[in-house]
Amino acid sequence: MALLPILSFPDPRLRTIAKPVEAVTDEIRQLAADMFETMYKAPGIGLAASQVDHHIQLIVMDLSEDKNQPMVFINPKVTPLTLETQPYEEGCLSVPQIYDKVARPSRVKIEAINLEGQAFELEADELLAVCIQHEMDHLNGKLFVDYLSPLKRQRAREKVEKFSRQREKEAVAVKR
Ligand code: K1U
Ligand code: ZN
Repeated sequence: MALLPILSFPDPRLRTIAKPVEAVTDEIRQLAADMFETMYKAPGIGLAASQVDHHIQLIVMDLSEDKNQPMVFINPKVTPLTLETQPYEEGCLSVPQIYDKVARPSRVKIEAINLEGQAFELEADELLAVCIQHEMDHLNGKLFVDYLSPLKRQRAREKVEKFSRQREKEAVAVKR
């Protein structure tokens, strides 16, 4: 297993549109395992392959407190089941330290493939609905800060750039 570097806003690679996975191979299973390790360490509750610079339609997620309910979505399709939207305070591992409310449809249908290559379908609400829509946006090159005002997005960019510079400095200091 391996920890993967997470791309940070405003890295242009985060804007890449992910391609469908053609076959669920051992390479895909290894990438999913590495993504879980990266997500748990961060810590986070979801991670899209786009965030670790792999531009394929693969999402991992675990919403449980004990980190023991891993979910994998390959080639996911998400369809809103209601016009009603619900605001939720979102965070993003690619936009560290920024949290803000985004309104999204409160119930969705998810169709996807699992790591055994089998198709499955489920209906989601609450945090699962929020998180899958957030991760789908990553696969489509969109970030939650895109829903915010230009001023908030600019402030977020400055804060993330400052945080990334600080993290870089600390990494150099540790290497010495
Ligand atoms: O996609 C990502 O960057 C992961 C993101 C998922 C997400 C969280 C909240 C709303 C929508 C999508 C995160 O995991 S941010 C970190 C986070 O929410 C969290 C971290 C530790 C414990 C509990 C939550
Ligand atoms: Zn995110």
